[in-house]
Amino acid sequence: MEKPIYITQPSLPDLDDFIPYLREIWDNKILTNNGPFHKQLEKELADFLGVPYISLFANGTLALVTALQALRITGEVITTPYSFVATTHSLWWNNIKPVFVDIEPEFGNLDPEKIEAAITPKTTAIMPVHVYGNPCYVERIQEIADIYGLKLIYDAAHAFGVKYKGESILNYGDLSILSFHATKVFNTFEGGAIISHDIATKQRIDYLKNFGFAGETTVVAPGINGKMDEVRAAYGLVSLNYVDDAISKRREVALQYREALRNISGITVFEDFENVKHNYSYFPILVNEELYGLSRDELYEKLKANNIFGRRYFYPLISNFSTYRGLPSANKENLPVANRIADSVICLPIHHEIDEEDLKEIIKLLIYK
Ligand code: T4K
Repeated sequence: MEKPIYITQPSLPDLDDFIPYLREIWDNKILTNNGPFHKQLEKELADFLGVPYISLFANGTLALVTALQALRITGEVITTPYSFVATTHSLWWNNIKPVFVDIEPEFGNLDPEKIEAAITPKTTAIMPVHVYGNPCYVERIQEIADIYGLKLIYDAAHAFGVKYKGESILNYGDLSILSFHATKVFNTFEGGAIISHDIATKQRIDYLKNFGFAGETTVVAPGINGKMDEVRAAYGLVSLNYVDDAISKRREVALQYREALRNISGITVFEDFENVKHNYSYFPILVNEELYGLSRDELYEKLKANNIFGRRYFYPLISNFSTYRGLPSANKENLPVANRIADSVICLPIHHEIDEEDLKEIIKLLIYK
């Protein structure tokens, strides 16, 4: 390919649509601290996503760190090693010990059947990830959380707009966090959010993201500066108009990939799940070297040599990074499924700008070895 094809491209709104918002910011001189566009985006996103309360953040990582603070999580938290490092880093920043539990092979999410064995008297919460926007086994995980009196925080960074049984996946658990990073289905350049279910919790989150201020002279906790500014909130308002279209274009790409790759020996594709409205934020495939004839890394390099930039999300596993590999739960024998998937996964480019020609080229490279 002459032009590079990246794993993703941000869906940018028409610049002319954005300029009037910038004028308004220039006129009213409110640049940040819960300004009018910030308030409006919180309201519009809550309506769009079908969730009760949303608190905007400067990025998804600060949202994760603050979610743990908001619920006063301490001790040990059960989590998945198969995610972006920010998931586990948010525990580290809160001085919480991550306890890795293996994933299930079907969707790549925390395996509910392995959670109970990892619970100790120090466990206070479970932090699963809806990886690639694939919903976790939410009912089963909630059941376990209830039995053991644990909090449940979902890292839903990939799950913007995903529905399960007709309802937003973000309504499960005590809190869910979103990322609005440039590489996400809905972006505000950088950005993130916490979804909460009652006004008191939203209030606490909003204090925490503003240094802990609850009024001009009262500080209720050692909060952080996690606020989203007005330019990005305004940009979010404009981009929201484009997100449905971007998701339906991604869906078309996913359907064509599946059609072409489903029957290639040694390639596994993930299908749509029953009862789920997907957002097609990623298109992972698994490569079985013996059957396919190329290793995952050989395929990755071959695509790269042709200007096609897939990504090995999520390799290496978080539990194999130096910061975490000393933990007892990081032992490879404890995480066989996650290690196997991390060693065989490659995410193919998927975004709204991929056209027929791009697809043909990528598929041709995958079919003819
Ligand atoms: N939890 C989970 C499960 C997450 O996946 C993430 C973030 C978080 C929490 C934390 O949320 P944030 O704090 O980030 O809001 C990217 C993103 O930086 C990261 O947000 C994301 N997950 C992760 C999965 O991917 P990289 O290092 O792989 O991205 P990068 O810069 O290599 O970009 C990939 C491709 O996207 C580029 O080759 C081209 C394209 N691109 C990228 C950027 C940044 C653009 O076209 N424009 C752009 O501005 O981490």
